[in-house]
Amino acid sequence: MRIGNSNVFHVAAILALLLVLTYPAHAADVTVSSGWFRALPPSVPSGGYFTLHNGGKTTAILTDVESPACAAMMMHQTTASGMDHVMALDIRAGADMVFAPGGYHLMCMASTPLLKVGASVPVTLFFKDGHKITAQFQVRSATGK
Ligand SMILES: [Cu+2]
Repeated sequence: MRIGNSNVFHVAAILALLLVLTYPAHAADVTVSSGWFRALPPSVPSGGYFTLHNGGKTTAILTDVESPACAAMMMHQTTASGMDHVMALDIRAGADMVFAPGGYHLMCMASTPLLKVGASVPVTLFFKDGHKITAQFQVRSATGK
């Protein structure tokens, strides 16, 4: 059988497609643990805390967060002068990123009735590469219990 030029190009195109399809997806290697909210009255923003681990080989970029327990949710960083709105957050390959009181946190604006002490609520994290992760967060009282 004779292999013509067009066949060679065909094979090359298929190989290129396979490379694209099997390329490791960044955010697929990111895991969420220890998620919880400090539930406060709906008139006050409630903080959300968790740990992210990037088990992948490339930086994952967290760009958005949402939950049915919050009418609106943002990423914040507590600073000496107050709180900054965080638009995107890099999690380096192999690194942990801890969201904790006094540092990075989720700010749940206008909580819904789902944010009830003792409940567990889903939070979805969106990454720049199009991946998203949904994790369950425990809802604790104002004292963190
Ligand atoms: Cu905040």
